[in-house]
Amino acid sequence: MRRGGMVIGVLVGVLALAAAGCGGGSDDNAGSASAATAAPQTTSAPSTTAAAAGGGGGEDEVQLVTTDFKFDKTSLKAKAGSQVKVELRNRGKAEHNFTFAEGDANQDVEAGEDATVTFTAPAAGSYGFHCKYHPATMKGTITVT
Ligand SMILES: [Cu+2]
Repeated sequence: MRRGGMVIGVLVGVLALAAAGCGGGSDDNAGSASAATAAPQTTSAPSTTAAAAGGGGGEDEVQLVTTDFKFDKTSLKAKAGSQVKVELRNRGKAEHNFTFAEGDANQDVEAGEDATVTFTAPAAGSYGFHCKYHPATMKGTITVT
């Protein structure tokens, strides 16, 4: 009887350790995954997620249309610290992408489809964004003030 109790106790301890290890390591992945799957299209109140994110200077939305092989806008503006939601519309026949390294954004958008990605604008300055598949022709500038 006593032996059985001890074995269970050890097992519980091991499980607790495993769970703690998992939680610590995967924070980054969880963050980007939830950003990528954030509700597309709907403009209905994103209050729950916005509250969780907190801080910052509000949220801006920008629509960015991709064709083969360019963005419809090559200069975007943002306020430092604000949440910027980029609605990608791929009207081309190739898969495109929006990469903004300083904002940790890297979002693919399949041909003919839409995708949404949100990033936090960094400190004031001028930064580049691009499509990682066609960086030579598909690129632009984000001016943060
Ligand atoms: Cu592209």
